[in-house]
Amino acid sequence: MVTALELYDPQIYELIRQEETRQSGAIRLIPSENYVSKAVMQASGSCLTNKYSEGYPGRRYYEGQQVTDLIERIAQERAKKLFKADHANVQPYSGSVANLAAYAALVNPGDTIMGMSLVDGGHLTHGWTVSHTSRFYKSVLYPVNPQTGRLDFDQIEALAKKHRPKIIISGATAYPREIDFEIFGQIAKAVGAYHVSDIAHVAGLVVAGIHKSPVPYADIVSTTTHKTLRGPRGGMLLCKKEHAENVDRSVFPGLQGGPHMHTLTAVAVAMAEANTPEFVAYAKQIVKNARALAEKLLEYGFNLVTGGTDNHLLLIDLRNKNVPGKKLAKALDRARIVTNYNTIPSDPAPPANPSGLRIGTPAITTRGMKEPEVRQIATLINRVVENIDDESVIEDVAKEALLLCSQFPVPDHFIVPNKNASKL
Ligand code: DSN
Repeated sequence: MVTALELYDPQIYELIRQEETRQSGAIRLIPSENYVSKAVMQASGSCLTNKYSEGYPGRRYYEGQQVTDLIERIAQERAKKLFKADHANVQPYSGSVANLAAYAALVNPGDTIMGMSLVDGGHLTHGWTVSHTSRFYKSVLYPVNPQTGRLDFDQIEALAKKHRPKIIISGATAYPREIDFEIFGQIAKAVGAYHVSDIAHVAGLVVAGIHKSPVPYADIVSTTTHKTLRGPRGGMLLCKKEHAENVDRSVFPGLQGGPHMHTLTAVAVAMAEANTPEFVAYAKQIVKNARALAEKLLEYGFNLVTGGTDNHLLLIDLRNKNVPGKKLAKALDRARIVTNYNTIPSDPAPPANPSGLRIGTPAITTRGMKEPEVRQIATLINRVVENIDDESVIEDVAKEALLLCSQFPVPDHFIVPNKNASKL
């Protein structure tokens, strides 16, 4: 069938087709990426993209909200139920905006916030130097323990007592272990700080009950809606009742204009999917796959930050392999294995050419790959590392990777249609 896009803009149509081919013909190991279901994709590409809905259900600044009000209410209710939260704001455009909205809901510009250092596994918006969050707020950064690669709560507490931040941020983007959100909550309480928890990476593991939820221990929980949660690219805030009004005002009109209703609609669909036993099984398999990948890489003599993983990602310290992260990531990409180069804690090399590689299992798990395939992937990675300058080996690995991809096609419908979705 010839589509409207193909007819009107063959150039862009062709590029989308190429990207589809790339995504299905590569082993995608970037831990923040995934494949959404056809249902999510359909909602995301729907007529909701045509609608402006500034405001909130029942109190908008534009008319014609008969349907959008219903959709946003469904999304709010699904989010509250899924995360067991008092209040949900489903409008943030992304995790970065959601984080800024959370800070602005709680404290004033110039106040001190304290988050995990980017080079140790935090996020730009946790107060990293080049992020505006470090201009709008005084920023204190906590590292991980350089020996263990793990969070050091004694040090975090000492820093909190010294700097008395108004907000302490828990959560990470390149930390392979479960985070104890309860301790973060206790430290924040002890110094009179708010606790904002950013679970963008592990939200899917949290809703599946694999990692402990920060919702009881945080004033505001921020998340993206893609990554392990497997929705469209968006953001969300969950909070206690007492912060609900401030959070809503902070998102709109504080930071954003009209919500992206097509994304919000697709987020609603993704949350229905996440509230199923199939999703729980999927999330468990993500972690099993990450552990199997870690074990096999350790057998090949790779050094893993913290020695392994509790979640969906691994951080490889490549120094003993004498291959820089960027060079390896590029060679792997040619071998149809897509990763990202990353700093390791206390990295002696600069972030633009760091000593680490970050890999994760959400996307390959969606394709149905399990432990045997994951071990095969570890072997392919090792072959590339050992033959980093030999393009013929890299070509052979690419062929094997493509074969593996063809055995695990991107599924059309990986969640059984949920007849009860409207009641969720
Ligand atoms: N950029 C995301 C990641 O890849 O982890 C975090 O926002």
